Amino acid sequence: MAPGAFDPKGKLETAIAESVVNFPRPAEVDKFTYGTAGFRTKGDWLDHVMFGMGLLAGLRSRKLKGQTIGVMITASHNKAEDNGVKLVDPMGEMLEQDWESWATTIVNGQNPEETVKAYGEVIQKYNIDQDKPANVIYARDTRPSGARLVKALEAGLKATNVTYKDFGILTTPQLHYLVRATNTQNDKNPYGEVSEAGYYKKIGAAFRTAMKNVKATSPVTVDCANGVGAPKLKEMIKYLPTEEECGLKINVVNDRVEQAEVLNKDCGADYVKTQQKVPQGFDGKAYDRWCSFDGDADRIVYYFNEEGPVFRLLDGDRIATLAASFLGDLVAKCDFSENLKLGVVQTAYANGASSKYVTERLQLQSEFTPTGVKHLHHAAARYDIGVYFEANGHGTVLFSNKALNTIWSKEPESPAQLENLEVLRAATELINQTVGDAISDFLLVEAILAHKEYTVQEWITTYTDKPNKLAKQVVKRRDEYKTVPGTAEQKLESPKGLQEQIDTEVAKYREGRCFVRASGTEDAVRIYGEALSSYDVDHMVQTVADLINMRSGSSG
Ligand code: G16
Repeated sequence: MAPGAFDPKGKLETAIAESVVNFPRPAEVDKFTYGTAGFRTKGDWLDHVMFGMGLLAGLRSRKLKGQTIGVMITASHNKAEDNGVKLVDPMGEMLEQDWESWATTIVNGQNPEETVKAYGEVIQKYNIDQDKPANVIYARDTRPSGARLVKALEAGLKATNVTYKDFGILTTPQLHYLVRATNTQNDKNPYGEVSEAGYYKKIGAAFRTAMKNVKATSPVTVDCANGVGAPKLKEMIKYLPTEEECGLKINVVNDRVEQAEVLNKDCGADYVKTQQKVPQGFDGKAYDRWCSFDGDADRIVYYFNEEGPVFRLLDGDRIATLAASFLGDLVAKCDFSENLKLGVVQTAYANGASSKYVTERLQLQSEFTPTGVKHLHHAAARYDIGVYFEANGHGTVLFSNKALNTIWSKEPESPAQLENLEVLRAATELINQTVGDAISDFLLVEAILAHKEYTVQEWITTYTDKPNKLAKQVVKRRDEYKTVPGTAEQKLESPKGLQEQIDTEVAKYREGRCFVRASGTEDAVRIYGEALSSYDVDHMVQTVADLINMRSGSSG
């Protein structure tokens, strides 16, 4: 068929109509929406969505001349019975924003005719030739519903004649890695080998180089949220230098992947960050170094207890500042400062003290975007070296082509410069540039701590966090909470009048800052507050929660 041509009774269209009846829309859901992290809801309700994502992934590949598109089945930090799906674009980045609304359209057909109609609209809109090849790869995390949902996805792919490959159980960032590796196989500089082992080899070798001249302080303990990060980190460890070689001993805890019900339960990065406390299974002594991954291993936060015990968190802001200061130093030592522009991208959830540290102490550019990795990723891509992290521990570092060329083609001028150059080069390989990656970020942090000879106490004293709190309020209709564009989600335009009430409340506190936004991944709104004292923060956030409660008849 010609590009853009679509026949509702054509071969593929008929196959779609015949197959989608096996995956009917669940009566429980009014409308599915492709949000911050794709579709996310109860795993039992997602078969129809998976089928639609099979259709859309194939169309996206056909549109992009057969480049491979990724499909990741995961609900990340959500509870075990939830699941979700997101599409990955050819360079391992999130699905192009324009296509998100088509994802929403294609899964919301009320009957087979409407599904076929939506499919046809995408073909016409993007002038897609259905006879062209389409390639899709996919993986899932450890949730029990994943295996069933894969079948629905495959049905969508089969109906539309897409070539596909199942990579089984992986972390989300591993799938992103594989997508980019696949699409760059024939390039001068392929991203890596197209296999799970290729991921470990690339990162393991880079870590070995980064640690060549330094020794880590041992041990570090990793809480894997009882998710896919546990088996994958254990596999990664096989590719790392031994404790004798680099000083690092890695303990893996919360690794019960066979017990579905404990996934993310009282553990993992989201729990530690939002509850501001150690996870279940914590048995660290004062100042022991711990970190937590989330359920699909794309986020990481560090923490420790001071005597008391007093809990101290080293979240995404801390990782961003640590990485920016380390990379900034290396760039200077390699004489690249004139040439390479380094910037830090955060969201409004970043602690005010961290942003001040970036601009005033590190003297780097800093900017803010709305929540969602895709926003931060795009902003970071405008720098030669763009460090981006959400406070919740989701982030990475991007190196532009110019930066990579500069770094890899430089002739060192002294043995000391060679050493720094080798570490900087290793960093470009160690960091998973496709998306935030808990395993890769973990090894980056460990390498930096070893180079800076920092204990967790030294790391945390680089600046003092403003007292802060991130709370969650379950509401009946989170879609009623809309923010004013261009305010990095810090001002509500609806429900009407709520922002004025919040402003009046916040004005009562010294250096108070507080904002409310609807979560894109849970049926709740998030409330973030910051002020000069912890008492003020608690009071301010609670009062704002009460305001929401009174207005919207929240359920808890
Ligand atoms: C996803 C997104 C993140 C976002 C987080 C929470 O993470 O990828 O960018 O910060 O959800 O989003 P929200 O506040 O809208 O619920 P993950 O790790 O759950 O995929």
